[in-house]
Amino acid sequence: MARALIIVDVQKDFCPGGSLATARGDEVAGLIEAYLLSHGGEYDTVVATQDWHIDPGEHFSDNPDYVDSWPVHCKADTDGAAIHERIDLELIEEFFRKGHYTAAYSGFEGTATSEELLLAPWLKARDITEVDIVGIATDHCVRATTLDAIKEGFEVRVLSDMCAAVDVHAGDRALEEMHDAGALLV
Ligand code: VGL
Repeated sequence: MARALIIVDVQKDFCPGGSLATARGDEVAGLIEAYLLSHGGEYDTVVATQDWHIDPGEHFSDNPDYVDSWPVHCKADTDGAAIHERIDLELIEEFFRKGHYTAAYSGFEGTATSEELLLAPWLKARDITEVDIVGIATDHCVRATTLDAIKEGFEVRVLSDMCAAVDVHAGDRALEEMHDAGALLV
């Protein structure tokens, strides 16, 4: 039995000052860094996902509806796509990037940066059976990543204080949905 921590999309564009900021983005980045320093050693691996858009079609809009279309964010190789500076990249074993040419809310659509492997087979190759999930945004990518993790057969815990929502009410509803799907909310 082995456990992974999955840090979802804690990228500058999703934090205050970014193009699609969540109110608690900076706070969550700080909480995650503190957690990595105090508890990171308890995980068999720590991975991070990144929204990494090149040309994601209608996912970007000048007139976004904030449901299916969004302001330009996390363009590949831009500062906005970088992981928040509070988080020490040395503490993360692998990065999984997603959404090059489409919308991709789930971290399980992400491919490792150092080999052509999706997140689920990468974790399973390391005998990971349990995953803890933190990150941004509770109502979008954390939700989709959590639901996929359950479908992939992992035991899933969501560390909800270390998650930031675009919309607080939608975030609360998403947490309920994740719980109903089988995630343990911690
Ligand atoms: C996200 C909205 C649009 C997220 C990504 O990371 O939760 N939200 N693209």
